[in-house]
Amino acid sequence: MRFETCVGKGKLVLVKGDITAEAVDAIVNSANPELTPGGGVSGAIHRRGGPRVTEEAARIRRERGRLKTGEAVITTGGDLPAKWVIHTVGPVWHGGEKGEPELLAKAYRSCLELARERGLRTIAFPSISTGVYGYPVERAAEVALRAVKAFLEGEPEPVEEVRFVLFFDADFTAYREAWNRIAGGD
Ligand code: AR6
Repeated sequence: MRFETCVGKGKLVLVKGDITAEAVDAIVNSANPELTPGGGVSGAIHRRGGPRVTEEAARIRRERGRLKTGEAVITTGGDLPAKWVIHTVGPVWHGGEKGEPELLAKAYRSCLELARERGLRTIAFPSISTGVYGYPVERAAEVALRAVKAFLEGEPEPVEEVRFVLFFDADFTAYREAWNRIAGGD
């Protein structure tokens, strides 16, 4: 399952897969505010990245305190094929009236801005907040893709490729359908 399209000066790719296998400049981790390994995609990234990722994340936590929702920090990729891991904290879903869409969009933007500041060319995202944090995937997909589209269209020199690596068929389908709605101008 794969879909690819040009957006602004960049490329948007949707694939089904395991983000820890992606050989991109940076993969994004859907982290907790403490930057500890946790479960889900975060547990997988720390496991495969090894102690260098976990130790650097712990050092950042000690130096700057807990991460606020929507913020992002960067560590080495350790043993991962990706060179870097960008850790961000998505919102917990509380029904949609607690600023969840804005916070989710902010998380994507923070990662993209960090990637651009560091001169990274390819970045891969998981579906932030749609696991343990409970954000309905259809809604999250739309917020995520709108945030990426705005970034790719609005930046004179954006990253070259933004990839979403979706773990389940249903997640891939949700992102693919959300993109159809967005690109169709709905
Ligand atoms: N590659 C790509 N996507 C994955 C992978 C993988 N290897 N593993 C899981 N997913 P979740 P959240 C998908 O729960 O909802 C952690 O414990 C998964 O199917 O990992 O943002 C943190 O420490 C789902 O679609 O993250 C936080 O406390 C998506 O990744 C909390 O969970 C996100 O699911 C963050 O919750």
